Formats: sequence, C-alpha cells, structure tokens
Amino acid sequence: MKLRKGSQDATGLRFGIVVAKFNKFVTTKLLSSCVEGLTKHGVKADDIEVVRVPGAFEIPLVARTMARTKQFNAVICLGAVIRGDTPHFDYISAEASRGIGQAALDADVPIIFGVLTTHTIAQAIERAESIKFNRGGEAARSAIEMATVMRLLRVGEEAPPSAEAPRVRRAQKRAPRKRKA
Ligand code: INI
Repeated sequence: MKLRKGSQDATGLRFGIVVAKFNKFVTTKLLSSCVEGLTKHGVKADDIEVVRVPGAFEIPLVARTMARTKQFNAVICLGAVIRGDTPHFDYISAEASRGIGQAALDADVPIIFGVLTTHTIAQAIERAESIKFNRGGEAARSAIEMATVMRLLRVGEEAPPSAEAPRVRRAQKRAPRKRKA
C-alpha cells in the first residue's frame, strides 16, 4: 500500500488570500490568524498576496481568477456570512460555498473554504478568534496540506507553481558578422 499525504512544511510555497470586507470586524481577525498560520509554517510574507472583495458573494470569481494565474500553490477564501431576519443569508452562503468549490475544480488548484456561516455575531467572533476555534489558522493549515499533497500527486505533470518565477531567457543580440572582403 502506498500512502500519500501532505505536510505542514510550507517553505517556498505561495498563497493567495481573498477576504471579504463585509463583517470586517470578523474577517480582519480571520485574515490575521490566517497570515500568522502561513508564516508560522515557513511562508515568506512576500509569497502571500491578499485581495479584498466587497462580500462573500464576490469571493468565487476572484479566487478562480487568482488560481488560474498558476502563481499560487493554493488560494484561501475568508469571509463571514451571518444570519439576519431575511433569507439573504441563505443565498449568499449557498453561492459562496458552491462558487468556491466550482472555482477549485475549474482552476485545478486547491481553494480553501474559510468562510464562516453562523447564526449569530457571537458565534462568528468566537470562530474568528484564535483562543477556541481559530478558523483563519485552520484555513492556513488546510491550504498548506492541500498544496503539499497536490505537489506530490503532480510529480511528472507540468511544473507546479513555486516561489521561483520561471526564468525567461532573453534572446541575446549578436553583433552582425563582419563580411570577408
Ligand atoms: N456578505 C457577507 O460577506 N456576509 C454577509 O453576512 C452578508 N449579508 O448578510 O448580507 C453579505 N452580503 C453582501 C454580499 O456578499 C455581496 O457583497 C452583495 O450582495 C453585492 O453583490
């Protein structure tokens, strides 16, 4: 039997993060614990790119676009959808989860679902803070595990994205040859 699994060594990997501005008091906490989780496992600050979007509904398109650049080993989606008095919550949360899943399959790159969907503000805060749930840190760990396991599975496929941008060889201009008299 052959067992293949990811690791938590993220050295040299690059990550994209899409974070919703809606419910900022929750999503900023998710973002800081996610970034902390990545750097703690060896990711350089320069290898993390953060894009802010208005709300969770807008996350899938941006995540898909980032993933399709193949500049990232994984993309992490962070947001907070909190139930209110109307059915709005159901539409936003369903679209965010469906869209993020679809984006990963379309782009063929791991995209992590770090979007909280909660009944109350208190539940959202509790999950964003690092004391009990630390969902931002959890999203970082999932991203590293997926990035490393996909790298293992893709040995032999095209080169995986890495921190090292492919070097483009410049065509060297040669001096015109001198004609023999
Ligand atoms: N966006 C969220 O990220 N969380 C919410 O709780 C939320 N609610 O409840 O309305 C929310 N709405 C905004 C939505 O994501 C879009 O930004 C907006 O509809 C514009 O497309």
